Amino acid sequence: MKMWLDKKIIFLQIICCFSLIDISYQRQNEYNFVVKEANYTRLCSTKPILTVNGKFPGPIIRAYYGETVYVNVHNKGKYNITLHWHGVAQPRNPWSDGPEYITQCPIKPGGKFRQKLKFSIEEGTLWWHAHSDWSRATVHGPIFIYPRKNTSYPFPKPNAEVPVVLGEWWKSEIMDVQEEFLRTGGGPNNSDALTINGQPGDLYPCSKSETFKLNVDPGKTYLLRIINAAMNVVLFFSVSKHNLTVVAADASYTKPLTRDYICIAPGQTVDALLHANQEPNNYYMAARVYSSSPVLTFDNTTTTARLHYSGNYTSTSSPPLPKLPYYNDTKAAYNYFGSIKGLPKRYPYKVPTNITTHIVTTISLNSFPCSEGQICQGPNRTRFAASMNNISFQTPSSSILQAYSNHVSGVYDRGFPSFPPFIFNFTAEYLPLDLEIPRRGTKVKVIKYGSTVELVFQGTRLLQGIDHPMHLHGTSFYFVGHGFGNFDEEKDRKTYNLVDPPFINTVLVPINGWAAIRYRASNPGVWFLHCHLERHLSWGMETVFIVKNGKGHHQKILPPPPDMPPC
Ligand SMILES: *[C@@H]1O[C@H](CO)[C@@H](O)[C@H](O)[C@H]1NC(C)=O
Ligand SMILES: *[C@@H]1O[C@H](CO)[C@@H](O)[C@H](O)[C@H]1NC(C)=O
Ligand SMILES: *[C@@H]1O[C@H](CO)[C@@H](O)[C@H](O)[C@H]1NC(C)=O
Ligand SMILES: *[C@@H]1O[C@H](CO)[C@@H](O)[C@H](O)[C@H]1NC(C)=O
Ligand SMILES: *[C@@H]1O[C@H](CO)[C@@H](O)[C@H](O)[C@H]1NC(C)=O
Ligand SMILES: *[C@@H]1O[C@H](CO)[C@@H](O)[C@H](O)[C@H]1NC(C)=O
Ligand SMILES: *[C@@H]1O[C@H](CO)[C@@H](O)[C@H](O)[C@H]1NC(C)=O
Ligand SMILES: *[C@@H]1O[C@H](CO)[C@@H](O)[C@H](O)[C@H]1NC(C)=O
Ligand SMILES: *[C@@H]1O[C@H](CO)[C@@H](O)[C@H](O)[C@H]1NC(C)=O
Ligand SMILES: *[C@@H]1O[C@H](CO)[C@@H](O)[C@H](O)[C@H]1NC(C)=O
Ligand SMILES: *[C@@H]1O[C@H](CO)[C@@H](O)[C@H](O)[C@H]1NC(C)=O
Ligand SMILES: *[C@@H]1O[C@H](CO)[C@@H](O)[C@H](O)[C@H]1NC(C)=O
Ligand SMILES: [Cu+2]
Repeated sequence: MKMWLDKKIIFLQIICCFSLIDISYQRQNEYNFVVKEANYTRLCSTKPILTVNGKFPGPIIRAYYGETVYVNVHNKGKYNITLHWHGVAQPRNPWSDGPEYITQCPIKPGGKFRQKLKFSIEEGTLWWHAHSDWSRATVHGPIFIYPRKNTSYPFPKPNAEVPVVLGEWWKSEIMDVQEEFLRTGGGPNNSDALTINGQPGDLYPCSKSETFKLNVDPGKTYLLRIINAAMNVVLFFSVSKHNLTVVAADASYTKPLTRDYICIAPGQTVDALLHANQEPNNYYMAARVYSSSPVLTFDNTTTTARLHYSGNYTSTSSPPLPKLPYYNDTKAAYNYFGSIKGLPKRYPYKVPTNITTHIVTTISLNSFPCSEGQICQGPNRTRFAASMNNISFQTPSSSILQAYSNHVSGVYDRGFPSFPPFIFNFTAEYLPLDLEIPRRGTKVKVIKYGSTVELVFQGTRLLQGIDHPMHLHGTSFYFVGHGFGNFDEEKDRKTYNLVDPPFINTVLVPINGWAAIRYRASNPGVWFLHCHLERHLSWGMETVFIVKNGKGHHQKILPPPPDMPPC
């Protein structure tokens, strides 16, 4: 009886969160996403959260390589909302991309928007999330993209596939957390828990029975589709006594890389094989923060889930936690990132060597001085800000894509600089305070169709150095190099990996360092470029790249759908 009960609970729990999947799935080209509130209990209390279809994390979208899928979004919540399909290039179709006031006006409460997801070169795992205010904390879910019919994975077919969605949970209502830090000018409250598939795990109060549990059979192989959906934290993830073999990153295959931990930044995804090749038992999988800054506080809790072998054995009552790198282990983080190699035979095009467009941009934390009537809980009684090339991005109140395509002026301007407007020792220990205050603007960069772009992100030590996960919409890019200190064109270009770099959509730029990416700008549209730490996005660490139409018929932005939400 007891056993039966346990099984039933496990069964229900799987239904509640995700079904564990085999590879053949019910083909579905159309999804209905109802954005609405649902009550969820975590950390001993119940509160309403915004969800899609009442689920947290939200439903999985499944598609084959190259397919087109439609999502009918219906906003039954009380907030404006937009949905973004993270890492889906959306060729010629920025209209469905989603970032609020960049490619669309929000879907208002009661409103609907039918979004088209055109999959092209992506294969592996991506995810979708809200791209308005901070609602993505609970409004997000996985996207599984299977190989084209009659083709296969570049690795042995796994016995099952499992979503592993990493997130953050606040006891307070997330909109209050956002409202409070924007009003006060200080940093946002840290989350109260990290989560795996929506569950904090049994190291937190009231979380024992709900902990996510992955049941495995000895000898079988499982494909973990890992997503960092956290708002503000980079994470280390590991499974006790088991290795992970990374086979894809950001829906692009990689050379197999076997490690006992991974590091994953907000926005990134990792496909990793887990071989159930250990003594049958109960094991923990766990995630906790990677945070390099000596001054920032962070949620230093550990989220866990269980790996449970089938069979008849006496399980250890308290299985060991996996060894995770220490919070500030920058070496562990970049040793891992630097080891990921792409799979050239699966590249969509060769790594560009003939660069036509060079862009270098600083990414900085900043402060604005306190004006009268403001609350200023930022450093030294200022208000926090952030910038790229010293411009703190001001989000307009109508869509940049609409303005661009209808030739409406006054919404944005074209002055985003291709190089830092002022050259200083970006990573020097002490920097003059007057460099700290950025300009405000809504400046975009216009790029010719077909350009080959090299973009270097240069972290600075203004205010404080920290790692930034920079994410580009509309295309993935080759991550060709990274390093610490100031980017040195002469010296550092020679260290680039132009042979087998990973092809990704979000790159973690090292603390007080730089990262270089290259790609071909062949997707016309209005594409957001931003830090995927939500607090930095809120403070202005973003810009927009507009890729112009090409001359050919198939090189132009498609017409907008008839139901674009109005402002
Ligand atoms: C959540 O629970 C509260 C208190 O029981 C209830 O008033 C509210 O209607 C519930 N909300 C939803 C969306 O179910
Ligand atoms: C896939 O392979 C099967 C059997 O070899 C064949 O009948 C079918 O036409 C193929 N489908 C495609 C889309 O190539
Ligand atoms: C943020 O944290 C502070 C200090 O713990 C607390 O007083 C405040 O209510 C919190 N704000 C929100 C929105 O949770
Ligand atoms: C993990 O991988 C390392 C290096 O490949 C290997 O030495 C070790 O035995 C593996 N551990 C397990 C549990 O498979
Ligand atoms: C986490 O932070 C709390 C509060 O600052 C501190 O007491 C605790 O020692 C920290 N735990 C770890 C593991 O660093
Ligand atoms: C499990 O193993 C124990 C000890 O070997 C045995 O007594 C028991 O009958 C087994 N249970 C099942 C369901 O096989
Ligand atoms: C990491 O943190 C520990 C403990 O706070 C400290 O002793 C160490 O110097 C830090 N390491 C780095 C690289 O900052
Ligand atoms: C590089 O690209 C430019 C512009 O497309 C072209 O004019 C030039 O010939 C190319 N150079 C090489 C070496 O391919
Ligand atoms: C705080 O501001 C004052 C006045 O502008 C300045 O002299 C001081 O150096 C600042 N301190 C820090 C830590 O930024
Ligand atoms: C820049 O600052 C760093 C860190 O303080 C220092 O090591 C380096 O020598 C400085 N570079 C120059 C060119 O001054
Ligand atoms: C940014 O621009 C402001 C206003 O022009 C200037 O005061 C500040 O020094 C600049 N900072 C940097 C890092 O360029
Ligand atoms: C919702 O969106 C509309 C259209 O852009 C805007 O006018 C309104 O101010 C927004 N509401 C909130 C609460 O942001
Ligand atoms: Cu950032």
